[in-house]
Amino acid sequence: MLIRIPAPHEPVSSEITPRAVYLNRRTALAGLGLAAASPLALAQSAPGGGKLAKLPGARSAAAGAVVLDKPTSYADASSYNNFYEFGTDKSDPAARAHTLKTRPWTVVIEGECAKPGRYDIDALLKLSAMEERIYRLRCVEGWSMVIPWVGYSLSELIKRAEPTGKAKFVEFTTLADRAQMPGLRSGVLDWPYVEALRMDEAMHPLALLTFGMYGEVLPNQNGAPVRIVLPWKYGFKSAKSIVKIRFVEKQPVSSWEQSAPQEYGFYSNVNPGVAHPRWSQASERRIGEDGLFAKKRPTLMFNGYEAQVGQLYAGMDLKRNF
Ligand SMILES: Nc1nc2c(c(=O)[nH]1)N[C@H]1C(S)=C(S)[C@@H](COP(=O)(O)O)O[C@H]1N2
Ligand SMILES: [Mo]
Repeated sequence: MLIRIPAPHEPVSSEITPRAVYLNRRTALAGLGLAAASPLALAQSAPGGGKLAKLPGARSAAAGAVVLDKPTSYADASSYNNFYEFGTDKSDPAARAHTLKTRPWTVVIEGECAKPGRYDIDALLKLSAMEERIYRLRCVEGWSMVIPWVGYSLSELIKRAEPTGKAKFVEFTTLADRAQMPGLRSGVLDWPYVEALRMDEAMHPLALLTFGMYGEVLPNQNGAPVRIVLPWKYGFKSAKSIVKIRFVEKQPVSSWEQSAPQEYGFYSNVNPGVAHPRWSQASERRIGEDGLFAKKRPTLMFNGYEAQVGQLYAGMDLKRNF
């Protein structure tokens, strides 16, 4: 398959602020005596639930870090979840994840690196400055959301571990504790939940080590106390409640690949041109827009992040490497 790889600086259409909107903002800002530093500075913030600890982040300046789509409501983002460790219904994680204990929490760094170690979650929180990123999240099942995450680039942590020349992949392991996670009694997946990235994917500035959303710490059902978020990949690559990060030479087998290799590949980049064997991936339903007359949205190549991540896959056959 031929895909068009734009130059890295070329913005995707969804990120171009219409000129009229931009000019209106400038006028409004001028009236307030404020500088119009960036049209993104005014991108909509969305309120959290108000019950969890605040975790603010400065609006990220990374290319593609803030989409202008209207954020999904906090109520939807925290009640319609996939977190199979708590059950397979969308409502299970919100109903059952209160049993997850997020303190004390340790993240182990190991494998091919000069500085392996263990980070207490509260030390990990302070490792780098918190940023707010408004990302689209596209689930392989055909729905999507827009979520203001809070965290910092995964690359900040990886750099500190000093991976060796043998480190070609990074593997993420999620907590698997039967006492806290009732879903582990089911055999839907081989526990623990494992995901992995190629090193250059993990080092991409958009790969976010995530601690919060909507200006607050993550609700348990969204992967507290720490998860990754990879906006250009199907949602299942964004492993929740991570306890181990391991640098390895050989390409790991992720839990979903293991369970159904013909359906879930290692890369799992959002790709409207490659159907899942059982359904099309050409369009999606945006959660919160599901009224009777709501139109489905076309799914974008790399979930709309092609300008930022396309180069990572230049020359690869994305039908074979799905
Ligand atoms: N540990 C773990 N991480 C997981 C999952 C899971 O079942 N277990 N589900 C994935 C899937 S399929 C999606 S779509 C996203 C959903 O994240 P959200 O509930 O925060 O929107 O989490 C991903 N991370
Ligand atoms: Mo998903």
